[in-house]
Amino acid sequence: MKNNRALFFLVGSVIVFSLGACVRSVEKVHSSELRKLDPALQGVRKSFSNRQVNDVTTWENVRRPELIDYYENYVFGKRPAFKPKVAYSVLSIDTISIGGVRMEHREVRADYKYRGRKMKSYFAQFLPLNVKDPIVFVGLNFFGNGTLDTLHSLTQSKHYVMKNAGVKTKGHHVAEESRGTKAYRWPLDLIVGSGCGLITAHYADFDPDVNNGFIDGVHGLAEGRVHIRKRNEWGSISAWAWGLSELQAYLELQPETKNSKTAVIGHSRLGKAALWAGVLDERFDMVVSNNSGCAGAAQFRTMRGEDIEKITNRFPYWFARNFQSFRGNDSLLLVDQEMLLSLVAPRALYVASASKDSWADPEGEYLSFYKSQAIYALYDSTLEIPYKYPSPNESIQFGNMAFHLRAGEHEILRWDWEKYVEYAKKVLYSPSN
Ligand code: GTR
Repeated sequence: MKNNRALFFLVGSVIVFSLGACVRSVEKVHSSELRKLDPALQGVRKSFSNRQVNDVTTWENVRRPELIDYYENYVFGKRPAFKPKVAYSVLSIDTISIGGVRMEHREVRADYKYRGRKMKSYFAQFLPLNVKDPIVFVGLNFFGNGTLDTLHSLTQSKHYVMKNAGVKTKGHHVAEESRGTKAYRWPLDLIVGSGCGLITAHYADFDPDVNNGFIDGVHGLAEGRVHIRKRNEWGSISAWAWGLSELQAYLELQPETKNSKTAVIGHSRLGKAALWAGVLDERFDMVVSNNSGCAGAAQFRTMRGEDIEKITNRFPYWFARNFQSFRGNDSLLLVDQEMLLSLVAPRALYVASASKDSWADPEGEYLSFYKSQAIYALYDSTLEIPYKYPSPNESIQFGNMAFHLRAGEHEILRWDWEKYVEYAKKVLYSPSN
């Protein structure tokens, strides 16, 4: 019996793997209607059926839904409609002090159940004291909550992480010495000291960042271990975006934050996830992309830095299988990333690049930002962003759109957070705050 089961899993895995490996040629990947379109002639203000988008109604009823559908089918993949049961347990709740700033810190375990399968995630939340409905930043972290601070109430992740000397990882896991090593990415004294809150979880709780056939994380929860993947089904970015919405859902259940405005934020691959979460989930009032690069804020068509071939060579599982058909043919996609950014409109959008981050193509990120004003302008006729690529350390703000170019490398630093917090308070602040 045991042997039969093993054989069944082996044969099943081979079939699933083989089906997963085949990639449809780029000529055939689009649906028959889309195949007739010339990719070079697409623009955010023209629908696939050649309708001009000159007003909010056409944008919201025609173009926006078809673009989301396109990104689901050809880029990030479609999520199944599933609703797991979730139970929250507060593991600790304390008043703590970080960098001289007192704050409420709690850790919560979310236990998910679906069709007999289980998954859990640890949420770390930091809120200012005596601030009504604080603005809350919602973001995933790369190395587990234990790396945000040396506090022992922060649970260390047991999941796979990238090897990283700075984090003092032991192989692919964090160790006791890893505690607090990523604190510089999460300046809690600044965030909470400015009257804002933060909720975060380890991204691997929702999907470990390994190419292991979608058996774990939220894919495993929703679909089980044996699932034949269609070409347009969800990859890891979509799973992480799902996790971001789960953090938002938790905020809505607490009296302290149920009326809070929220800003979804992410760096690099998690910046791609933050953008996709912000597009799908309109409960996020602001979306922050920090150095999100290829398949995030950067243009595909500039052909600088990372491209579809490079990203899918290393990370095919981040995307829908259909996306691999565009390897070496980035300009045959019917979208470019000003369209992804436009899908956030009219909510606040903050795109941040770093001057030496050539892999993420900062100029391509600015170009997407600049071009997405075509949709923001439908909501705000005064908007007029000039095409002037900012100088290092310059930040620009126009209505609900902001951009900065930090001088330096691919990172998220206190300097970036200073700008995010200041801008969030400017655009999301309401009399009830
Ligand atoms: C790189 C990847 C980028 C970016 C980055 C990161 O290796 O090529 O797309 O996501 O990782 O997440 O740090």
